[in-house]
Amino acid sequence: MNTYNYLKNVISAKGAAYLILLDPDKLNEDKLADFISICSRSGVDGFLIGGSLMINGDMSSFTKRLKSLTDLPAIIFPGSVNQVTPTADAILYLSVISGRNPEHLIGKHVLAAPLIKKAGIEVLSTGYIIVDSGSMTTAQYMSGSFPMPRNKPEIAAATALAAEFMGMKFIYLEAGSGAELTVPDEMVKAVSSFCSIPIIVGGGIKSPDVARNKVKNGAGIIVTGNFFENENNWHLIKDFASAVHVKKSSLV
Ligand code: 1GP
Repeated sequence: MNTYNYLKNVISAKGAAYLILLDPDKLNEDKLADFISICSRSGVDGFLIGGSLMINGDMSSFTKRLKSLTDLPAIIFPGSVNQVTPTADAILYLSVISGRNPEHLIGKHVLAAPLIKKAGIEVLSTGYIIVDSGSMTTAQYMSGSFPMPRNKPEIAAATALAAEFMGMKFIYLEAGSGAELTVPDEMVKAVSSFCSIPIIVGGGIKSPDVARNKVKNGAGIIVTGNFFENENNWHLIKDFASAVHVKKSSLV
C-alpha cells in the first residue's frame, strides 16, 4: 500500500494519525534503535525525517538505518532540495502557501522534481501554512515569508481551500519547531470545516491533551518533534499516540 492510502486508512480507522519528526542532525544515532522500538510499540504511525539545516546528519544513511528498524513509513519533510533520498518511502512536496515567496511556491519544486523522479519515491503534495506562533521560528525565517496571523482563521481556511482546489493532498498547519504557541484550535477548526483533505498540525505540541484538542477540532495528522529529542520524555510517546487515536477501535 502506498503511503497516502496508508495514512488515509489510519485516519479513518483511528480517528487521526500520529507522526514523529526525526531530525538527523539532532537525534543521536546510537539511540535510534531504542527510540524507534519504543515508537513502534507505542502506536506511532510513521516518521517525518528532515530539518531546516543539515549540518552533521546524512539523510540517506539515516533513512536507510530507520527503514532497517521499522516498517512504518519514512516520509521526507524537506528543509532543502538536497534532502531528497531514494531510501525514504515518500516526500512531503511542500508549497509555502501562507507566503508569497516564489522560491517556495515553485522555484525549489522545479529543482527537486527530477531528483524525486530519479529517487522513485511517492510525492505527497502539501500546502504548508506557517502560522504566527509568538516569535520568529526557523520555518518562518528560512522560508523568507510572513507567517499567517494567528487570529485570522478565515484567511487560513480560504488559503487551505485554494490548495485543495489546486489538487494538493494535505494541508500542514505549522507553528514551527519548538514554537511557543501551537496553531490555534479555532484555526484548525476553520480549516477542517472548509476542506476535505487531511489537515496535518505541528509545532510546539508538548502534551497529549493539546494533541487531542487539535484532533477534536479536525486535525487528521499530528506531528511532534522537539519534545522527544529529550530522552526523559520517551515514556510519554504512548500517551501521545493514545490521545491522537480518538477512535477506540485502532485496528488498521
Ligand atoms: C515542526 O511541526 C513540526 O516542523 C514539529 O514541531 O518540533 O515543535 O514538535 P515540534
